[in-house]
Amino acid sequence: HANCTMERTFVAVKPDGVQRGLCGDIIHRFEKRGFKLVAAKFIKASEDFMKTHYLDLKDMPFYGGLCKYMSSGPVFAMVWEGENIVKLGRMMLGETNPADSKPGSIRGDLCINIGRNIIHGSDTLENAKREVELWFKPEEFVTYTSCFQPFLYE
Ligand code: DAT
Ligand code: MG
Repeated sequence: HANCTMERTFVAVKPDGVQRGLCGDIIHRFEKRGFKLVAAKFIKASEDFMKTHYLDLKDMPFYGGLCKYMSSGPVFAMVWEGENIVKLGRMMLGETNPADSKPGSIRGDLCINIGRNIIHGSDTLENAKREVELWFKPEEFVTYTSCFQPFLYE
């Protein structure tokens, strides 16, 4: 099938999500939706690395604390692939503030506070490309055929 809207997005379970044992739940949601995992690693990022990741937010008052927190413990970093996944992934996450996130979304189901919102997901196709390239080297991607593909896409 010619799928011109096939996209990749960067998703990471943050240190709070890892500590709370929520990696499995989060991975399960993306799997069940039908998305395809194409890269993953469990790592503790440095504060400088997180400052680069969140460079867009450098003028925000919470930038320093956010980067410190994100480098305080391991994160589970992933690249997921699927049709329209950047938009759909953000909908699965919920709003940035868990208090505004609907039940059924990851943040709406699993967390309470904006500074401990357990998961990151790229917000635009452009940022997805930048984040995927920042976190993963080309050789870290696994090429394989998902047996679900013909049943997920027309
Ligand atoms: P998102 O993670 O939904 O893309 P963002 O990119 O605007 O949100 O901000 C990155 C993270 O920074 C967010 O997940 C949690 C934290 N954050 C955002 N706004 C905040 C605020 N007002 N106070 C504290 N932390 C905040
Ligand atoms: Mg963001």
